Formats: sequence, C-alpha cells, structure tokens
Amino acid sequence: MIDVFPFSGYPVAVMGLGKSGLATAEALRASGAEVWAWDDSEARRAEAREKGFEPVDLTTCHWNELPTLVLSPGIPHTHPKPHPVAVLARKHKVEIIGDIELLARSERVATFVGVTGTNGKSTTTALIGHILKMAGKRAAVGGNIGTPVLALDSVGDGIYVLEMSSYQLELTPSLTCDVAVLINISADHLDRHGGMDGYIAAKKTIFQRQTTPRTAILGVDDAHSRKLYDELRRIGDQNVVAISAARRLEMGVFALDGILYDALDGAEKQVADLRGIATLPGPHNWQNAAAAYAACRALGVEAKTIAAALASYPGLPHRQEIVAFADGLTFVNDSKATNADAAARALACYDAIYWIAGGRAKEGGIDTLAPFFGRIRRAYLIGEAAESFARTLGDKVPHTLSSTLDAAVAAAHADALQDRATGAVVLLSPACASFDQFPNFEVRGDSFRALALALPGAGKPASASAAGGRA
Ligand code: UMA
Repeated sequence: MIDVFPFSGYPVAVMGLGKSGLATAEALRASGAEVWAWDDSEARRAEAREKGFEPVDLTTCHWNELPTLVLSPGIPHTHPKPHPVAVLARKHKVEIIGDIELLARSERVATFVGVTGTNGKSTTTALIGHILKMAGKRAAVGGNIGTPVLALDSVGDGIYVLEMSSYQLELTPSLTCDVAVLINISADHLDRHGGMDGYIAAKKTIFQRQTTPRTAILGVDDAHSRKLYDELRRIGDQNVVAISAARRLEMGVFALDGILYDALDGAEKQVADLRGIATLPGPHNWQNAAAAYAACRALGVEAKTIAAALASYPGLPHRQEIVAFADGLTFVNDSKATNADAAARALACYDAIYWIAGGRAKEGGIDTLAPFFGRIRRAYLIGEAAESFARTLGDKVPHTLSSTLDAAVAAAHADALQDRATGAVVLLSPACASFDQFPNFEVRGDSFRALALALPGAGKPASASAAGGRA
C-alpha cells in the first residue's frame, strides 16, 4: 500500500467505494488521514463498514471542513450531468482529484510511465511492465488495468507503469509522466466528455508539463493522434516519438507485416519478429508492441532485451484470450472489446467466426464492422443491443437473437458442430459495454470462460492465453 503522507492529519472525502475508492480509503486511513467515505449504493457502504469505515453522507456533510474530494473515475463530475457530490465540492471550492493524483503527490522519486489510448492500453501497459521486469527493473503496474494504484507496493525510486483512462486523466492535474504513451484515438465515452473534443482534451493531458528529457510516444495511424503528434512536435517541449503499425516511418518505431523496426535515430533496424508470438496476434497488437518498445527504449532498456521479453509476454485475460477447445473449435474471450473499434481488431484475426456480440451499445453501434462481415459464419446477439445489431447485420450476416450469453454459447457451439466447422472460432467480442447484464466486462468474460469449459469434451489451453489467428 502507498503511504499518502501529504494527506496525513487532514479530512479527505472519498466518493465511490468500488475497487479504487476502497483502496484510496484504506491508504488514506493507514497514512493518518481522516476518511469521509461515501457511496450511493447501500451494499458498498455496508462493505466499507465491514472494513471499519463509518460512512459519512457527502450530500449533507460540512463541506467547509474539507480540502479535498477523491472521486472514483466512474462517477461523472461534468458530463452528462455532474454528480451532486461533485457539485457540492465545486460550490465549496474543494479540489476534486482521483487516486492517481494521490500517488503522484506521494511518490516523489519514482519514474512515471503513463499509457492511454482508446484501445490497446491494457496490453501496452502490461507489456511495458513485463519488459521492465524482464530487464531487472523495479516496476509496478496499475491503474485502469484493474489494480488500484494506491493498493500497489511503493517502488521507491523504481517505475510506475500506469494505464490511464480519460476519466482518470481528468482527475490527475499534477502528474508529470517521464514517458507518456498515446496509442490511438477513436470515439468512446463521448457522453462523459461532452463530445469528441472533450475526450481528446482529456487524453492530451497525459503530456502535460513534460519537458525534455521526458518522452511523448504517439501512434500516428489515426487522424486524431496524428494531429496531436504534429502539435507536440511543433511545440517541441519534450522528445516526441511516432509509432505505427501501418506504415514505414523515417523516425520512430513501426511494425510492418509483423516485423518490428527501430528507426529512433533515423536509421532503420529490424528488432523483433512478432508473427509467431501467440499472445500478440494482429496489427493492433503490433502497434502495442511498437509503443511498448519505444517506451522501454526511452527508459534505457536495450533492444535485444525488449525483443526477448516480447516473445515471453504471457497475455492478459479477456483480450483475445483462448479459454477452451472443444470439438475442433477454439473459444476466444475478448470481453474487453467494449466498442466496435476493439471488436474490429479481433474480427480481423480469424476467418471462420461464430460471433457473440451485444450488451449496452456505444454510439454508432456496429456499422463500422461491415468490412469484417464476410468472416462471420453466424452472429449470436445478446443484451440491449441485440435488435439494433440485428438490423445492421440484416441479410448480410446470418444471426440469432440469443438474448443471453449462455444461450449464445450453446447455439454457437451447436451450429458450428452442425456446420462441421473445424478450425473455426467462437468469439465473444461484444462491441458493447456489459452493464445491462453483468457488473463489468471481467464477469462477462469469466462467465463465457465457464460456459465454454462446461461444454461436453471441452479442454483448457495448455499455456499461452491469447489466440494466434490468421493475422
Ligand atoms: N458510484 C456511486 N455513484 C454513482 C456512480 C458510481 O456511488 O453515481 C459508486 C458505485 O456504487 C461503485 C463505485 O462508485 O461502488 C464504482 O466506482 P468506479 O466506477 O470508478 O469503479 P472502480 O471499481 O473504482 O474501478 C475504477 C475503474 N472504473 C471506471 O473507470 C469505470 C476501473 O476501470 C479500474 O480498473 C479501477 O478503478 C482501478 O483503477 C474499469 C473501466 O471500466 C476497467 N474503465 C473504463 C474503460 O476501460 O473503458 C474507463
């Protein structure tokens, strides 16, 4: 646990007692702060009580006594409508910050690596952490990836590798990243940021206060990130490195057809062959590998060490994770694909797909997935989005309104058997949030894994956790 000593002796309001809020409350209490903890859910307050926190109703408390509100990232404070507690904090001129801000103010001698982007940030974060550990560096990985940062053990003068969502970036005003990575930008969470401009503005804060020798690493394969790259280059405050998985760069790091090239000094060298790495299938993962390579080079790790570590990357659950084999079929859990762009990345990796999709749809639905429709043998549609997705698939892709995940897995398995579709993939890549039917994407992915493993004759994969596809 992190010692958040700057808050010792002060009252601090903690709003939201999920994963990050509870870890914040515990770190603050252990550091000698007075914790005023609240959650709108009675169940969460009961859980906090069990941990010895007597909830303080932040909608009726004495705000004049509070200097700071630590807000959980999932709680809106601007759009679509600020939470009443955020409104009260602003009214009383109380600062509103997140748990990563507490880490930044407390861990003064550590190196910070921040990773953001619409897609691929968990894999890139995990890859950087893996490479640093393989290189013998003291490093801790946390943030949006799932481990609350204040639950980490201090790394001292080592390295924090933090996955940062746009929500977290908005609540982290004073973090200065030694290495900041923006992988890509496409539309997501627009309701929380009042539109695309607000979303991009939040992402851009990862580069705040960076001056040389700090490093900014940006993907240049989408127009929004490319524009930011040009802007940072023009201003010239920090080292700016381009990465691509789509084209050759004169300067930067790029992956072409699965070969990773280092052109950081303008002279192109092949540094790794990514094609045989089962845990990094597809160009999107090659982009993640390019970003991780550039970040670790900026931290002084040698190219050879990085290449060896990429090859031993164990993969992450819920990201193209092979969870079972049954009757010649491979079951792939890509529950983390909560938007169409993320689902496109998985769909691009396989040829014969029995696709389970749906949940709570994001803006735009699955219209952009049309180029992949030819790879889908049949779609099994679940959750709130089922009917609208069915309309998009129309007569182009055969589909079944399965409604629930268990019905979808059973139907996909039965259809694939009937089609004698050996070598095919049953892919959960929902292109939707999970909240209509599950508490989060992890529970959705775990349910898929359990359902697949419960099929007659199903077996677990031996080792690698992610699927190698055709890409
Ligand atoms: N709550 C209220 N009132 C509200 C809304 C929520 O009291 O109006 C309470 C809920 O009852 C709950 C708590 O707030 O108890 C939940 O807080 P939270 O949604 O911030 O979730 P945490 O459990 O603290 O998890 C957060 C991140 N969640 C979000 O940003 C939504 C996790 O990212 C992160 O892994 C975790 O901190 C540790 O750092 C998840 C996520 O979905 C993976 N992120 C989004 C994404 O990747 O797209 C941004």
